[in-house]
Amino acid sequence: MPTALITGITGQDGPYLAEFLLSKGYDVHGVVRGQNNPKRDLVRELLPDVRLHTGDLTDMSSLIRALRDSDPDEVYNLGAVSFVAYSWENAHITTDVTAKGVLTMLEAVRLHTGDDLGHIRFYQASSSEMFGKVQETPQHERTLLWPRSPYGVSKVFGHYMTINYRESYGMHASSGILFNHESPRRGPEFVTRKVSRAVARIKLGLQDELVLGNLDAHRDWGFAGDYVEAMWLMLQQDQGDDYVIATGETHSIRELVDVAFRRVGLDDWDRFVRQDPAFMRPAEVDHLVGDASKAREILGWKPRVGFAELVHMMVDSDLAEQQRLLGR
Ligand code: NAP
Ligand code: F7E
Repeated sequence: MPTALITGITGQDGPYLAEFLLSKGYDVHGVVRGQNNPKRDLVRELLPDVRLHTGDLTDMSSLIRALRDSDPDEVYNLGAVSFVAYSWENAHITTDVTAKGVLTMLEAVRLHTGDDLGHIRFYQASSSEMFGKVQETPQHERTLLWPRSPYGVSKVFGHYMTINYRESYGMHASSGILFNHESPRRGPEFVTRKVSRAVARIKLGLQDELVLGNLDAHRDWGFAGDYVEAMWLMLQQDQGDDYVIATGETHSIRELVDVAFRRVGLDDWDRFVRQDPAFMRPAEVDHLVGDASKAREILGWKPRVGFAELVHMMVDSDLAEQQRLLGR
């Protein structure tokens, strides 16, 4: 039975990846940080078969202990400070975790495996935010990186460090350049979930308005459940490599809002939506759309869930959750 260790097990992607790996017969381990992390119990409840280890990406000895206690064949480094807007407010913490944390994890793997570095396959969660002020469209693996936030800059560091460990030590290390992927498990601070949750609450009369920032930015949004399969496929190849994972379609925030409100029959949604400069970013990433042809050709990966289906799934899930909270 292969063994996998996942950092970021308490986030959106971690549980989807864990469920996917469990379904493939893996022994799955996860790293949880903090002395009293409330998400530890949520993960225990959702994924009783996953073994949890205490660890933090800023604390190498905790990572070495997690590696020693799990002895994995595959390491998925999903842990990060991942909210772009927050990364300007806490640029140092973002850098410590999202940038230096990758180096700490790579180095922990190297120390753990010693001369047998090929023993562990490593996945790094890189991001389309690395393309930032895009230099070509669509973006692919060789597109020049131009990050626009402390988060984006940190991901560029992790991306190149992963490549460097592959080239310096022959490590089986892959960097997945994933475009935005969403789900009902998405954190409520991200725009898709903020919208789906607000639409459900407005429909039920629990909220009057939805306050947003830039409605004109475009994103290539896919479903997180589809994207974790691509992570696994990367580690099943003979060599580590870098892959863009995306749908190839792009939509504005305005279109997202439109599809979400229409799902609950509120077609005249203008009256509920207000823009506030507080949600504008110091530097915006205006237009992302990915070219995932390399992943399609080499990994045989393609997305299954389309944009409207994804938005409907999230709105339906939030409606059900809000109704449950209301006791209906
Ligand atoms: P997420 O929901 O924000 O989850 C982030 C995870 O990182 C959480 O489990 C969090 O733990 C953990 N973490 C934060 N600080 C840590 C630290 N110091 N040590 C160890 N773990 C720490 O992110 P996601 O959406 O699942 O994304 C997974 C990864 O893919 C992230 O690296 C993200 O940057 C990257 N990515 C995401 C997308 C996307 O669209 N979702 C696209 C491209 C790349 P707590 O729960 O304790 O905070
Ligand atoms: O913003 C605009 C905002 O925060 C998307 C992370 O997973 O994907 C995610 O980063 C867009 C931006 O995601 C609001 O200005 C407008 O243009 O949902 P988001 P993100 O910044 O694209 C990448 C690939 C990652 O790697 C990251 O970890 O929506 N927007 N109004 C808003 N965004 C938010 N959050 N809130 C608003 O009110």
